[in-house]
Amino acid sequence: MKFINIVIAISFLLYGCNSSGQKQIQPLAVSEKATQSGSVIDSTPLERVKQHLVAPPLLPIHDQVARGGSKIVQVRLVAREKTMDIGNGAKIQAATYNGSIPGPAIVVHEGDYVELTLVNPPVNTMQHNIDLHAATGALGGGELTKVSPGQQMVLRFKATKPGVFVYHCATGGPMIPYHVVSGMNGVIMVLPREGLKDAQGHSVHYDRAYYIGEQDFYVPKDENGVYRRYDTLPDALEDTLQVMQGLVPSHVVFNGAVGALTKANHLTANVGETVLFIHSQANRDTRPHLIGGHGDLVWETGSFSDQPATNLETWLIRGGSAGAMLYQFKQPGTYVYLNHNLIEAVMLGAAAHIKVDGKWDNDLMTQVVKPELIKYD
Ligand SMILES: [Cu+2]
Repeated sequence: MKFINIVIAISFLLYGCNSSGQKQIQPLAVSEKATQSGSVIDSTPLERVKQHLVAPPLLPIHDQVARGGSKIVQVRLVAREKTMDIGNGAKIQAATYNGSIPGPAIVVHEGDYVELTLVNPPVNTMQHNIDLHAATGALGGGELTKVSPGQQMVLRFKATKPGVFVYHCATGGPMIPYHVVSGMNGVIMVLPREGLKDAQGHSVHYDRAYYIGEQDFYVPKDENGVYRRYDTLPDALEDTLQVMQGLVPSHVVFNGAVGALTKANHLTANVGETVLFIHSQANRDTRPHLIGGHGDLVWETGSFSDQPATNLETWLIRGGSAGAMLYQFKQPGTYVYLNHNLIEAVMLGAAAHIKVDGKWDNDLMTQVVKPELIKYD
């Protein structure tokens, strides 16, 4: 009898229900046993680790090959509504996760559990949530994560599919695209436990990884062609929805602003290094290209269960997805990584610079004769 009571008590702890009957806490693959003496033994608890999220283009510190068994990876995302300068004379009322566009990359391994705390501070004006394309059920978590200003919640989901996946806000109706094109999207990378593999199935290791989040903005203009400014996210809603319906973005940028990753803000690498580029676009198709290099290995659809394509010139990231590309730099110099819709890259902002140090290889490229006057015979 005593044993049954303990089982009921444990069940309540594991499956506590909220008012709608939705299970708040899911059972984990941990062994929690009631003994005849009445004590509860947690014999094989999953290790809990806190992941310190960082602003893109950087990724959090992570292992490429998983160490040990599945873990519970705890992350914290805070919805931040803030004014952001997105370049070309426009300042918007952005909606963000943790204050950056895109939101931070989360990195776990297949079989890990992500335990995500979503916070909506009281200073905010709108409800927010998160739909994680890596998660299974309840609209990717969107149904369970709606938080009004002043609230927070915790969602736990199992990362069952290896790959790179978009996450984004999706509270309902026009708020879904509005929050996404106001900046509320990011990426999660679910690595295979044994790490990445090339097309032949050999393990590959990257020396650096960068996260590039491509973002389309739809900023209204006044009658003089000057970008309008608004005090709050709700203030900008009506005018912005009108521009959005035209499907012509005012900005297409990498990492939140024109020039966020160019010139002094360039990325870096060295000759011989292998670099992983994660590229997400939550709303719109894009076609990344590395000028002067190639996509050695490209997981175009983002799935690490599929063999990577090799030696691509340009690849497609479908709107609402993320992809990954791995390249070993072979020459020094400045590379341009861009959306090869060159109008969007050059005129709207979708470009990044990578400054690569090292020794030039004349065999790969040589300027045989410098520009000079034409010689006529
Ligand atoms: Cu939102």
